[in-house]
Amino acid sequence: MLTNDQLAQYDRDGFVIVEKLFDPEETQLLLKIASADDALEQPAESAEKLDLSRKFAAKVLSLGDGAGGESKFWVDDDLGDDYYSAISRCRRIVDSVEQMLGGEVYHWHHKMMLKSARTGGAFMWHQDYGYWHKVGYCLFPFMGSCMIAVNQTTKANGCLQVLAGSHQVGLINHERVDGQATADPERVDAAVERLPLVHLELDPGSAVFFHCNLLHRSDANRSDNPRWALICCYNAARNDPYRDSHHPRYTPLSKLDDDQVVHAGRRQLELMAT
Ligand SMILES: O=C(O)CCC(=O)C(=O)O
Repeated sequence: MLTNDQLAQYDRDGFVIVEKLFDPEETQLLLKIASADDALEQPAESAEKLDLSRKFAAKVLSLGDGAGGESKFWVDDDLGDDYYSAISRCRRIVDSVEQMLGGEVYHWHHKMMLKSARTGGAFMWHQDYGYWHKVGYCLFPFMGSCMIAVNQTTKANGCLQVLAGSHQVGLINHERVDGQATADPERVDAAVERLPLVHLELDPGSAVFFHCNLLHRSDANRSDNPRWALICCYNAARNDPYRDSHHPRYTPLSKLDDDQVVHAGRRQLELMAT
């Protein structure tokens, strides 16, 4: 749950950082599981592993970044028995997002941003609602996200940058540039002139909750350290899309008690080791 101060900060800035949302063991599990999944994307030696690799590689997407770079991530619209789903369902996130959005929420999607050392591409200025309202047919901006740092995020490895207070400018027109939905540069420039730019440097396991209209971007990763982050996204139950899309319609989210998160991670790691 967010404190009143944290909620006030979220209302004012459109984002709030929560340090150490996940403890060291939970965070290590996330890193280990994500690293094992990433390895599956590489050509596998055994037929069994190849099958798994294909399944995992099928999920990994890559977008241009307008400057020759490649921004890689995977995204899942569904929840399963895996650790990422357990995190997406845990109360410390879902209850907080419900406070932010003022009512019941359900899972929209979750995604792992795989900004690799030296090669990870940039993300251009955008609002998530800038494309969710189109591809997901949600009428209201009653949507939000929680981004959890898997490894240390710094300016050097392309941490998230946000314009504090930009969630209040309302929906900006977005165009596709190199595959990415990007906000109208004239309006972005005006916002950059008027609002504080904040680099979200986070320790592993720390997180930022943010509003779907918050303008955000990130630089390419020129450092020797990867910058991976899990982003769990939610829609308010009262904002059920007015048309079908690949995103699930409102389905009640079965919340997971916080003390169960570590068990889900240990279970998955054991399964992956067998
Ligand atoms: O991972 C990043 O740097 C940016 C991610 C992002 O902007 C998004 O997924 O909407």
